[in-house]
Amino acid sequence: MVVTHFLNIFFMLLLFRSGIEVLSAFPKLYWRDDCPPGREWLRLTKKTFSADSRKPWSSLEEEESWSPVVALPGHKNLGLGRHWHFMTIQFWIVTGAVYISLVFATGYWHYLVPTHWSIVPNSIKAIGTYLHFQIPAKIPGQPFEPAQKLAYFMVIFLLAPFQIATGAAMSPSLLARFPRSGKLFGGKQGARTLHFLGMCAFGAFIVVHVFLVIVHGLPKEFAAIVLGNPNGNRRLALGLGLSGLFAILLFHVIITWFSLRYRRRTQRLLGFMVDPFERVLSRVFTSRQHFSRSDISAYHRVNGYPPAGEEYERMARNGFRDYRLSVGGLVANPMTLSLDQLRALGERRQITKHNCIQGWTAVAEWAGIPLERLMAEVRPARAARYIVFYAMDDKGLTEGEGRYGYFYGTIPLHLAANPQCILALDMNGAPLPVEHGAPLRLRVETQLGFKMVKWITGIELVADIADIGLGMGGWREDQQYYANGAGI
Ligand SMILES: Nc1nc2c(c(=O)[nH]1)N[C@H]1C(S)=C(S)[C@@H](COP(=O)(O)O)O[C@H]1N2
Ligand SMILES: [Mo]
Repeated sequence: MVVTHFLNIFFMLLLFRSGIEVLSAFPKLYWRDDCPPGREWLRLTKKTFSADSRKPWSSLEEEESWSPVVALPGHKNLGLGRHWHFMTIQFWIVTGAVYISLVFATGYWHYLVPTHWSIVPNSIKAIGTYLHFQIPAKIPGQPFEPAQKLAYFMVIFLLAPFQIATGAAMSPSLLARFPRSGKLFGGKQGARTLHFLGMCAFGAFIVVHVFLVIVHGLPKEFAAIVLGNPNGNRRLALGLGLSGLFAILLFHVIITWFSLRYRRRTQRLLGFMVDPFERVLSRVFTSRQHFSRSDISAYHRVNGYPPAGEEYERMARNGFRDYRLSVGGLVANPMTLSLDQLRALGERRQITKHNCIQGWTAVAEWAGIPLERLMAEVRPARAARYIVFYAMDDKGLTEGEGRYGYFYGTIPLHLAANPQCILALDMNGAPLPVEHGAPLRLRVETQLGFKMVKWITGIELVADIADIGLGMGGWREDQQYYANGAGI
């Protein structure tokens, strides 16, 4: 239990810092999933944007660069922050499971799990005693006083599972598969808000906990914490304890530096732990979203500026009459299709919720061709494993920040069979507006928004993603170190 307590400090600090990094990508909290700009209940940024801002903006501009002192790794590295968060959560849950098994196997649970309601009034009395600057008496025969026992119980058996549940309730794959249960915490934004408040509760607990350990008498408590024995050698305990804390601090400094200095390597290394987990989610769950018209968001954020350049503008002015989609690569029947030919392939309509990796959501109605239908026309070869979608926006021209190249994205071929995987031509009953991807964009409803390439110009079937772009599976994966699997 001494070891699990130490590991818990170690992992919790990783979760806090990486969680703060994730928050910095969209430092606003909402209760409702339409999250209109300006209607957040908490805003941790000075920048304001509104639905009727005169200058068009893209949600990436809502990102904040927070210091590596609080965020892991800091400086607008959402992709890597998520990698750290999702890697750590797996170890944290295992540590928690080991701890709880030990607690029950050793009978220690008697000290942690209240068995009588009298714990509540007794805890209130104990808190009153603290407020009189005195230390309340322990429960007879037990190591803790009542308020302490109740607090530990709530943190271990209520707050920790609550954080896991609200965390899971933000996964687009889970939300797409179980849209109804997704409402349990008030949708994605409710879960995001509650997850944040849970973090604050953890933070408050830790502050009070550490303070009281000091008040109770540091050397004795240190012996109990480090050696598992309040009467153990105090010097040894203090030495070991402080070196442990120092080791944690040092580790954080090193990984923060490493993550900022070697971003690609961090993405790959942590990817070993995180990618399989994300891929399984995407494989197992199919989208079953059927929202109603009244759920459609009045304002749908935009991420990514439309293609800059005369060619695109000319096509748009023409109502995309000259647009052609080419589909090729590892297929038996390569094709070039006009919009009319595309429309003739059939239509599917769906009202679904968009989940941007940054954290915002919006509901819209999308209509277009089932991707499955197009695949049936071109007939992928046996060797084909991924579908690549090439876009018309050159990000070097529109976004800057040192990033460059045309946007593109890939999905594993099996996702095309997903019933709500479509090439959308219409949004909310009208042809796609320019900012949302005219004339053609992808919708894969179990995935995060960055997978849904807008302004598609070509589709290619390939055996491997390693030779496309910088090889990480998409423009945002290449340039922003996002994970290629996008189920969480
Ligand atoms: N071509 C292209 N497609 C793109 C992007 C982009 O920048 N360029 N951004 C992606 C991201 S991160 C998101 S969240 C969605 C946003 O879709 P929307 O602008 O229609 O809301 O588009 C995705 N598709
Ligand atoms: Mo996004």
